[in-house]
Amino acid sequence: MKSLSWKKWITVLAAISTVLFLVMCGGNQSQNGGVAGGEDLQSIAEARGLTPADLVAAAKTYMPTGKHDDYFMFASGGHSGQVLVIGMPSMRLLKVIGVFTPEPWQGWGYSNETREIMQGGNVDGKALHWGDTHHPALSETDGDYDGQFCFINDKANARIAVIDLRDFETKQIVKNPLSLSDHGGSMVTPNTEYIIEGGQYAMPWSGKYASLKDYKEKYRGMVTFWKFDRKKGRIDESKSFALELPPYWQDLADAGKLVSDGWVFLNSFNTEMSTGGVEEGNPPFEAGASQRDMDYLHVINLKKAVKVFEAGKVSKINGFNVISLKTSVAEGLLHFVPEPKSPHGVDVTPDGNFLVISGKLDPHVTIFNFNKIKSAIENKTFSGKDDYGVPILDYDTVLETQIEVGLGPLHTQFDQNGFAYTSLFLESAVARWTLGGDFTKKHGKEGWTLIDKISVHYNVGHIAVAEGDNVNPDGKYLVSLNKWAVDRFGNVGPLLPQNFQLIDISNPDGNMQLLYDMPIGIGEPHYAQIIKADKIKSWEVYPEIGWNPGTQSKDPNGIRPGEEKVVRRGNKVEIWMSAVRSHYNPERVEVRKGDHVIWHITNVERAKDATHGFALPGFDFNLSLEPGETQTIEFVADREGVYPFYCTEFCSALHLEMAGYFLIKP
Ligand code: CUK
Ligand code: CUA
Repeated sequence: MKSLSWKKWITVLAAISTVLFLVMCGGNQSQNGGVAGGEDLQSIAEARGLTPADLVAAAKTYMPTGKHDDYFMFASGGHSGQVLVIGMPSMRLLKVIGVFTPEPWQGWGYSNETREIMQGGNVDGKALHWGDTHHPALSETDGDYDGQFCFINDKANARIAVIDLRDFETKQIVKNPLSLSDHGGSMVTPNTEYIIEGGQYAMPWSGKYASLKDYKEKYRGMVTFWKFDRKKGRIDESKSFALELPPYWQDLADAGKLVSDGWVFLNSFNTEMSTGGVEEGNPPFEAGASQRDMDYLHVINLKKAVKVFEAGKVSKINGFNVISLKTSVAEGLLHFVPEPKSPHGVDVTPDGNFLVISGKLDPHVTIFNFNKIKSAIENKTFSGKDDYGVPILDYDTVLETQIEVGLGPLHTQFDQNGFAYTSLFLESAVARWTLGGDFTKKHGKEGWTLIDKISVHYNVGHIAVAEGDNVNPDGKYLVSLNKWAVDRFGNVGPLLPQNFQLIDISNPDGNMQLLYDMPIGIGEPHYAQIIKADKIKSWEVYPEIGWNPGTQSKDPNGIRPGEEKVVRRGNKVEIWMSAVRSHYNPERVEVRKGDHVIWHITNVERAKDATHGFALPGFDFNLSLEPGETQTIEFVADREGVYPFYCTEFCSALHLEMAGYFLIKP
């Protein structure tokens, strides 16, 4: 665009400003006849140094007040342990959902109900206060996002959380009983029967201490299939099981779809089984785990594994159902495919026919053909076995092709036009290439060819295309989740935000266009999934007064106006309080030092957005009580004094008066 002459530039600008003017006059912002204050677009653009491309980008992303975004992006919040909900294309942050980390605004982790959910993720009884969220997975029906649930893994502690999208709140956290780290999670099978959680750093199989000298014998990898009960909206641990895997470091996973439905694919690295020890003169992990030219793609027959599990061919490890490696081999549940050098992402194409593997130390993506894999398994076309007896399929037999896409390929997404997009970490770019096969042919394209690239800023990890990993991609937009921002934003000190970049991919015959930079100052988000906004049917207020979001049902301690009371039994004081604009009832609560206090608060409002808070100073409590919601806090009144409690949501003109006194007398 820089090469445009001044005259042409003005012509383009004028054209755009005419279009913008017409658009604005058509909307309800046009009472003043378009741009405010008599300024015209051209002079604003000149003053701000905006190019025509900038103006187009602005027009494509600007969301006038009151208008809603077309998509919701669910992004991992990285170290924050939370999930971010972002409107697209405006890239406005709509919500940070409390998941693995307490979140005061939502009262997440302070009430009995929310604490109990968080405690589901305790490790050996120890409560954790953060997580490293990596891969959100939206629930699917027939391989398409259905907008009902979102799952996310905590890589740091091997946990999975379930978020109900009726109220965008976390309902369950499960701790993996076999491992302390996971990475190949969370992904879902096409009807959300199972949530996949693959491990990462191999662990002693006993769950206890084992010397690294005994790594090959005593350390193991795993993949867990959590059974999801959609009606209950919860994982059913008793119907879940895991597969014991060799102590390679399993990486990302993807579920098969359509033709490959019932199969699961899981990458691995460190098939060298390096155990590090740079301090003792050993090669560091980064070298030790990258020696071999090939690692193993794990091909898992999940349908068959479920039958083996249901036939009871499992052992219990830490009380959890596990199919041993021996059984997996004997029953033909697990096969390996050699995959180039330290791969990272494995992504199944929308038609389920191909698996795209990115080798982070190889400039190619490697594409395997699922039907070839299936027949190689049937015909036993093996090239050998690994140390643990797992058959290795012959590489050339199952390979479809390789495409050179650029340096450091990591993750691939798909659109509706038969294109695939691969992030290039080392090159700081996103490559667009055509998928061979029927899916692409249907869209008028042939062959496996690199088409173009767009630079991103910088060091991209995952990318997310709108509905870009389900059977029916939307395309239109791609978000590049960049690890480094370097020079993109104002200086906020040595810790820089990450950078989400919105890219327009809607034109199959033209270039990709960078539209918007969104700084993320909350952690290192890994993956995101993008769903059409109209698929989310969340509640506006809770269905009934006295609703407990933890159980998604009426709470026995929820009250209606007029039912407020304080009851003392011995040294136990129980309070049933209501909250409504702009008072609590009761407003005074007096207890004696040492009393055990159980305090139920119900927001009895039915108006949308009429949320009340409840802050109790000195006792570390804040609640968010959305219309209809009931929450309970419980504590010992261990210090005499006067504690003014108040509402932490500015709910009305008399919000500051929404307060009361909690008195603890000696
Ligand atoms: S990973 Cu982060 S860039 Cu944990 Cu999915 Cu690839
Ligand atoms: Cu209720 Cu402020």
